[in-house]
Amino acid sequence: MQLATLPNTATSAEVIASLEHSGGVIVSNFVSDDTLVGLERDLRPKLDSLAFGNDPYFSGTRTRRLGALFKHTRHAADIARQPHFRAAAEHYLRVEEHIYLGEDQVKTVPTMQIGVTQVIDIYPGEGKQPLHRDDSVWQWRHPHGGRQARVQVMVAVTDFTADNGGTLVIPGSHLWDDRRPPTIDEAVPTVMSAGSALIWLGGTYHAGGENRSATSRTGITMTLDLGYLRQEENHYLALTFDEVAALPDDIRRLLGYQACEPTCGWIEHEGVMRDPSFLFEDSDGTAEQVSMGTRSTAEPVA
Ligand SMILES: O=C(O)CCC(=O)C(=O)O
Ligand SMILES: [Fe+2]
Repeated sequence: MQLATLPNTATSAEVIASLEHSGGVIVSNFVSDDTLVGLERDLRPKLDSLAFGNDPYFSGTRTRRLGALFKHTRHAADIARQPHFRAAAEHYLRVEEHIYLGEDQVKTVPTMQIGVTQVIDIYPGEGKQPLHRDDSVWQWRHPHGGRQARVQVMVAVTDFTADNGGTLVIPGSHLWDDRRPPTIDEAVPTVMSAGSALIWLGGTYHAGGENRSATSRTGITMTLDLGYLRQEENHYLALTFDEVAALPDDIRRLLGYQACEPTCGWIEHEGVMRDPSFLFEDSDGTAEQVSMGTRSTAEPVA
């Protein structure tokens, strides 16, 4: 099985159908040329100032990794807002569940939030990572009722090839249980040009590939995760409060400054458990009270 490549004119339904089938899909021209140039310009100097990692087992010793991308570039928002990524994340994460409050059965729909933001720059001489599922950060089990915890992108800043470390993916592995080990024979490299992106699921086995070429392979990864799980990257500590306050409202919420239904992530204010969005001066002041029973979608199941 190979990964499909869809044009950026594909519908969200086509992207989701590909993810359902293979657990990963490439979208060509995922970001605009302006975004690609802006990302490169804003991130490259900082990235190049970093030392290589020092983790021979997983994150590499010939790889540079830069996080907290919303601190460094406004273009990170273009990735978080990209329509195919958002639609896929909405589909897999914003799944309605029903809970009892006494004898009333109410529905809840979780928010989603940004987990990891990272530039991954794999240099010649780096070996391949072990194949893994990124939802292992939460000990996620499979098939977990078919539920996914994460939808992820890898945006190609340089071209991705079979030789330069283009992300290895095992198509179809999002459907595997936890007893089946991933083997390299089943993995295919992500081949795509700069500006395109791989979208894949938290349950899909993948790995950074070996770089046998003469130049580095630069990718930007970002995840949208279930809003009630702990974020893998700690944005509350990586960005100062003032840096967060300067971001657009939708991005602040995605970075975790928003409660998730039914009651995860509130902050007490004058005796009331509130959604944290009221903390920002430009908020409209209507930050909801967080309650098992009064959230907007927490209504009786018909
Ligand atoms: O760099 C890549 O292509 C994938 C990296 C990855 O999967 C990871 O670090 O978890
Ligand atoms: Fe990974």
